[in-house]
Amino acid sequence: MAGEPQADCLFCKIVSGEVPATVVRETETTLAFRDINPQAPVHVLVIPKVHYPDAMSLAAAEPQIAADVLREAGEVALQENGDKGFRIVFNTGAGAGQTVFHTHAHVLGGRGFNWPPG
Ligand code: DGP
Repeated sequence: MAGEPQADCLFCKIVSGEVPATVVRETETTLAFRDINPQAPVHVLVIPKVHYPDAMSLAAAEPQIAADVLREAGEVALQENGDKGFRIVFNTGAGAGQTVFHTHAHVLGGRGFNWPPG
């Protein structure tokens, strides 16, 4: 069923505790943990606890939880990097570099960023 945990999903296993992660924030609907391969001094992933493969499918099915993910991304940035600015990235689809198909916001900070992005 839509939103239910998927047996083969790495991030569902992090939500259940089957796979360990360094959690920095948790709410009823979201979990934020450090990326295993950080691309910046601050690199935290914010995920919904429910399983949807990408941000668009989450927003269509559970708009309130999509908003929770965005709000938590901002809270993580504030907690980790103060008011110095941050970047939120949702890689969406394999062609854009998505490798884990459970919605996640990359929250990046602590260094400068190029525009356009690579
Ligand atoms: P993406 O390429 O946008 O799907 O990002 C997936 C991110 O997930 C990538 O930056 C690395 C991170 N990642 C992959 N496996 C693990 C893991 O087991 N633990 C943690 N904390 N992060 C992981």
